[in-house]
Amino acid sequence: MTKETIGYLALGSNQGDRESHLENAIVKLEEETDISIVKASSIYETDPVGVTDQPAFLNMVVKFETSLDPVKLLKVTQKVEQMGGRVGKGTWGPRTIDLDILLLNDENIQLETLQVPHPRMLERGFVLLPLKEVEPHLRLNAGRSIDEYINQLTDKEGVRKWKSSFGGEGFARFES
Ligand code: PH2
Ligand code: MG
Ligand code: MG
Repeated sequence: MTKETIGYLALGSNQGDRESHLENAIVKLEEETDISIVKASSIYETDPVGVTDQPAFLNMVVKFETSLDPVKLLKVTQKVEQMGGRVGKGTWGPRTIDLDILLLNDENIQLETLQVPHPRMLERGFVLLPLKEVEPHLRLNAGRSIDEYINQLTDKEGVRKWKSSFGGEGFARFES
């Protein structure tokens, strides 16, 4: 099947075995026949944004291809969050695994349940720095480069590269 939509997904965890939660989510996404992971960023350890009185997050971004429409894709990400034992304490609180759809081609989606581009992604170092790693020449919003947005960030020092990739295997596992 052709997977004509290219998208980017942000992953985050700040509870329990954070790295395993990220890795398990990627494995589950790869198991979906309608989704292929193309590339994964390094893992970053990041100071919590919003509610700051909570543990540090591990965050990363993956690039994927899919044949699913946006709402079906959202359902899959929610299913993967639930399989990852997601326990949410509200929107901003600690979570075992959070999957946020960032971009889907150049679609603009404004549903109650799904907004694409992700409405807060441009202000978040924990999203933009890993996103730049998987797509260094990405253009956002009226064609502005991702670097322009990164230069404006005030929380860059709160985003530290933590591990280059899962188990030192690089992206090889996604390249078949
Ligand atoms: N997610 C949030 C709120 N704050 N902070 C960091 N560093 N990383 C996150 O993934 C994150 C956050 C809500 O989803
Ligand atoms: Mg989130
Ligand atoms: Mg979320």
